Amino acid sequence: MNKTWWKESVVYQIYPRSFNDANNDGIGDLRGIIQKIDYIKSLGVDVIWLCPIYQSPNDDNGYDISDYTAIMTEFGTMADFDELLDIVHRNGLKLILDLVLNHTSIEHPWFLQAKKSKDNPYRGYYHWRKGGNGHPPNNWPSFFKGSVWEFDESSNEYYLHLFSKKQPDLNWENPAVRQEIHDLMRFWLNKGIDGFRMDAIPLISKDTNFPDTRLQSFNQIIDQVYANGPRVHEFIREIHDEVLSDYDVFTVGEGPGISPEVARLYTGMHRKELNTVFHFGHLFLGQGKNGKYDVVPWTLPEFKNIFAIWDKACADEGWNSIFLGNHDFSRMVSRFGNDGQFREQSAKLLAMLLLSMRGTVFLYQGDEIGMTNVAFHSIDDYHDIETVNSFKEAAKAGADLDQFLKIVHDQSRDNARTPMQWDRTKHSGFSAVAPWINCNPNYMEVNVTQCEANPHSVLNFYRRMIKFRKEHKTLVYGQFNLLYKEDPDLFVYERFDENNKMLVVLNFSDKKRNLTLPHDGSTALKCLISNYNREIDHKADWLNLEPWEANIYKI
Ligand code: ISL
Ligand code: CA
Repeated sequence: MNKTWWKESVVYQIYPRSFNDANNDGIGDLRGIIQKIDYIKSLGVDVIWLCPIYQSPNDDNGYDISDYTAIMTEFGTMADFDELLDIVHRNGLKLILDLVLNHTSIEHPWFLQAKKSKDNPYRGYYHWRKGGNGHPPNNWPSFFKGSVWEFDESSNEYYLHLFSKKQPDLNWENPAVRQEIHDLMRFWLNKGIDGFRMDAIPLISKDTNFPDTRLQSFNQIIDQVYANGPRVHEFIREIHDEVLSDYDVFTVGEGPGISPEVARLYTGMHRKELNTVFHFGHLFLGQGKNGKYDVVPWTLPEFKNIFAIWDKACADEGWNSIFLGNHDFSRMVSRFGNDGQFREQSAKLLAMLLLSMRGTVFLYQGDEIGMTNVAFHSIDDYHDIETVNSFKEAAKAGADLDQFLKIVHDQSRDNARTPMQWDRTKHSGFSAVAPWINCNPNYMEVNVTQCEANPHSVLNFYRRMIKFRKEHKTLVYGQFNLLYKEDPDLFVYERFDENNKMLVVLNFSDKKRNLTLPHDGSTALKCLISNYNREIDHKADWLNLEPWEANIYKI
């Protein structure tokens, strides 16, 4: 197994709009991040990933880019960016940017040109097709509801958009598009950034015959129609050869539809594509066939099995990434823990899971203090385009909207986009004025200042656990072995290499549980780290566990 810095890194994901507002206009910004650099460094993380900071009309909060080489006006200036990069490097940290290459904004000059006429040189930067008799060219559904085709009256043709109609898909078949992409990547790499998170990357290559699909389930359509198109590996390999091979940088591919088998193709060392990809198996758990707003029950054994399958997939080929939440999903403690009575214990348990698996670790802002989902009373308080469009569609279909709002409370991407909770002052210390999205009212109890004052806080546990991972490379590179696969409450596994063996025991339940150990009780188990501050070594062949107790033992 090759050892490299990015395998050992813990990445801290920042959603700049909601992190810290330095100029008090209600929107987080780059200078806000600069102000918090000491805080970020204090976590012990290695890399900062910024969600998109480029010029954008913000139909999808920066994931609709109108200028790839300019900074979003609300976030600051290029001088602010240069200063941020410099400060990050001076603090021994690295910075990666989020690159959205599947689509642009409709306000990007390429699209403005393309729309002008059928023979405009930029027309072929996007996918245009004729419809039939008032029907779009095919029956594909968009991620954000409705058809993937939007009609353009002046040319009597439709353009493709897998996401919102303000996010037209780029035509990667066109070599000029790929050349532009290589150039803009070089622009940022030459500034000295340390890599990219590449948005929706499995979707960039399409079957350009655009056949109708007979599949009914949206998640199946992603897996079988949208993701991993015919030329996707060729395009990514080309990025590697033309651009990335000249720099020592890290790449992580994002996007749904990547199976464990396909992950090996994207991340295999000899394939020269990406360093790692995110897998969504555990985050799509609980989604029915129609996606996020179609909620179905799930069990801990299914959850554990996903981790086991993915660890195995990348054990000898490629490299995993480990994350439990991001800006597109609910808060990890609300989703996988208990955000009520056991919020702190379960947030720490999840920290232990996150930081004791094999792969590059990604930690999302606010999770380190145990921030939770929010439940706004009115749909008008939600801003996310996916939430708003899903609500509109439910209204059109005559659904029970009170019931739907409850699903929004659990599923909305805005759960993870409420302002970072710094302290107890008005607007949670995020801004002096009302923020672009309301704060979670629980900021009075859940905030950084509170955590700093308590040595046993969630935040301080994260710091300890990150340090612990750094000191025990077995957790980064060692093998993974899942035990008690069918136990409905306990997630238990071993991590080991030639020199060390550790046992991780996580009680994912509100109940006390006991566990008969697979090991000989005559040798003492040394507890190395615990969310219940267990200090004693354990000499028996059983363990008694408190609700949401999480321990790592040396064996
Ligand atoms: O969040 C999802 C569904 O609810 C995912 O399927 C998500 O849409 C998908 O992983 C792609 O996400 C990325 O690209 C989107 C953007 O809206 C997301 O914020 C981004 O993470 C389009 O650029
Ligand atoms: Ca601001």
